[in-house]
Parts: sequence; C-alpha cells; structure tokens
Amino acid sequence: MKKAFVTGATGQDGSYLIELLLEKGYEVHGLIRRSSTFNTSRIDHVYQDPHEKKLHFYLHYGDLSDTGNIRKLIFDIQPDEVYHLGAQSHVRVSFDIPEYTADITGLGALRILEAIKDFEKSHDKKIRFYQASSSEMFGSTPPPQNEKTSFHPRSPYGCAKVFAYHTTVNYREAYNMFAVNGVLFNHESERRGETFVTRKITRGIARILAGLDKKLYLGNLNARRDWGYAKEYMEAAWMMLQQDKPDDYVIGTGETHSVKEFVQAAFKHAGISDWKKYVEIDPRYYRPTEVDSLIADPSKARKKLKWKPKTTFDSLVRLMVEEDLRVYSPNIKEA
Ligand code: NAP
Ligand code: F7E
Repeated sequence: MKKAFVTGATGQDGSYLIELLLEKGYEVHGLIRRSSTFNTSRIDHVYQDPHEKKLHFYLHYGDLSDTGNIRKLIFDIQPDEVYHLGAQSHVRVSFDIPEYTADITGLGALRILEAIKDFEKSHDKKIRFYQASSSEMFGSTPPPQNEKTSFHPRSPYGCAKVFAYHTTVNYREAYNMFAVNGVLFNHESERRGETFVTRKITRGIARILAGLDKKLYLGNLNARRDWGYAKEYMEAAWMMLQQDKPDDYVIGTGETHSVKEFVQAAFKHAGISDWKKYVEIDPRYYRPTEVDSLIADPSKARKKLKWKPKTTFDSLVRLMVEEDLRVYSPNIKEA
C-alpha cells in the first residue's frame, strides 16, 4: 500500500485529492491546522474514526510555519508521495498579509523539501514531491501561457509561488529529487472557498434568491481567467507523480472568460436575465496590481500525461449554481 502525505488536506483541492488517493488504495495522511471551530467540512465524508481497526486516512495537527513539526511528520510517516497543497491561497488577502503569505506559501515548500532531502540522506527510500504552483506566477506576461513562459507575478502570493516553484526545480537539480511543479490555472467547484470570485458569485445569487441578501458586491469584472473543474485537476496532479521522470506541467482548459461572463452565465442558470439589478461594484475588491488575462496552453500535459479537461465553462457554472441553490433552497423565494 502506497503512503501519501497531503498538506492543505482541508482545502478544496485537498478534499478531491484525498478522495482520489483513497479510491486508488493509498494510505493517506493529511496535515490539519488546529482551529477553534471544526474545519473539516470538505473531508468529513472520508474521515475515519481513529478507533477503527483498518485505518486508511489519518489527520495530523501541524502548521506550515513549524519546521520541526513538518520534519517530524515526514520522518514518522515516511510517505511515498507528498502533495504540497497547503498555502495562504487568496491573492487579494496576500496584499494585506504579505509577510505571512511569503512564509506559508513560499517558505512552506522549502521546509518540506529540506525535510525530504534530509530524510532521503539517511534512509534508503525516495519520496516524490508535488508543488501546487499557480498561473498567478505568469502575472502580466501575455497569454497563452505554457511551461516556457516567463514569470511576472503581480501579487505577494504570486511572488511566494515563484519562490516555491524555483525551489522545487532547484532541489530536483541539486539533490536529484523527484520534485515536480503542477502549474495549475484557476480551478473551481462546489467546494471552492466562499471568497474566491466564482463561489462568491454562485453563493451570492443563491442568497439573493433565498431573500438573505439584496446585492452582490464585486470588484474588477474585466479580468479574464481560464477556469476548470478542480476534481479533474487533482487527477493531473496524481498523474505527474506517476511519471518515470520528474517534470513541470501546465494544467488548464485553454479557454478564457471574463468575470463578467461568469456573472452573466451564473445569473442565467439561476433564471435571472437582468443581473445588473443585483450586482454592484465595490472598489475594496480591487487589487493594487491585477492579473488581467490568463489562458493556459496545456499541450504538454495533453501529450505526456494524456490529461485533458472534461468539464466545460458552462457546465462548471451550472454545477456550482445548482449546488448553492440546493444549499439555500429551503429559503428560496421567487426572484
Ligand atoms: P484552499 O481551499 O485555500 O486550501 C488551502 C489549504 O491550505 C487549506 O487546507 C488550509 O487550511 C491550508 N493552510 C493554509 N495556511 C496553512 C498553514 N499555515 N499551515 C498549514 N496549512 C495551511 O486552496 P485550494 O484552492 O485547495 O488550492 C490548493 C493549492 O493549490 C494552494 O497551494 C493554492 O495556492 C494552489 N493553487 C490553487 C489554484 C486554484 O485555482 N484553486 C490554482 C493554482 C494553485 P484551513 O482549511 O485550515 O484554512
Ligand atoms: O479572483 C476578480 C479578481 O480571487 C479572480 C486562487 O485560487 O487562482 C485564484 O486566484 C478574478 C481576479 O482568484 C472579485 O480581481 C472581481 O481578477 O477568484 P479570485 P485569483 O486571484 O485568480 C489562482 C490561479 C491561484 O493560484 C489562487 O490561489 O476575479 N474579482 N471581483 C474578484 N475576486 C474576488 N476574490 N472577489 C471579488 O469580489
């Protein structure tokens, strides 16, 4: 039985990846932060009572800022594969807490790589490492963006991810480690955090229809993103660690849409044609520097991993709207 260690186990991607690994018969270990309230809603359905005899899924308390704890977990678990998904992942928030973002999103990767490097020195075992890199690293470099595109990050988050990206490549080259970067473009789902724009829109519409809110306040509607379905992107992450050689891959759909197009499509799925009646612009959601346009060129992943996206933009919007309407349906009134 292969063992995997997943950081960011409670996040959107962590939940899909853990499902996938358990289905594939892995023993899965997840990193979880101590919180004053329950923070496991995305993984409650796969959680196993620690008193059960045949355990396949374990949660370990820890934090990416805590070097000693990370090292201990790597040495104790001795995983075959590490999926490093944990991060302060919100771009707008990274302008408010840049140092924390650099520490967790940037140095977090270094701490894990150092632990793996030292583990491999003293054990006869190799550990494969996946770094959750981001299209945010391309920043203002014009699309389409692929593995050869230069980086020009536009946020503390993007800068931190560039550091983690290069550190991953450096450890691969310097210490012959199986370390890869999955450069993933925006991927969404019904499990997406409520403050990312897609979920904010679909949840906002459901709340308006339920009579809980009157308006949806948004920032820049002109930004363009390449949005895909998160579950499929985690299949790509797993595939990257199953290759013979470590390499970096761009994952996206190759299609771009503006935030405004997402808004229009989401309101339409909810049965509202006059979306302008409900949406207001609030400059507090603008960023000091914006990433205007992202479009993936995922041809390398298509060729080498045989990976391609299945869920279209329209289906993605629909599934997110439907799920939020279902959650808020007990209160739904006529629009
Ligand atoms: P997410 O939903 O925000 O999840 C982030 C995870 O990191 C959560 O489990 C969070 O724990 C954990 N975390 C945050 N700070 C931590 C700390 N100090 N110590 C330990 N864990 C910490 O993000 P996601 O959308 O699943 O994304 C997964 C990864 O892919 C992230 O690295 C993100 O930057 C990257 N990425 C995402 C996208 C995308 O479009 N989704 C695209 C490219 C790259 P809590 O639950 O306790 O907050
Ligand atoms: O913003 C605009 C905003 O926060 C998308 C993270 O997963 O993907 C994500 O980062 C766009 C931006 O995602 C609001 O200005 C307008 O142009 O949903 P987002 P992001 O910044 O692209 C990358 C690939 C990651 O790696 C990150 O971890 O939407 N926008 N109005 C808004 N954005 C938000 N959040 N809220 C608004 O009200």
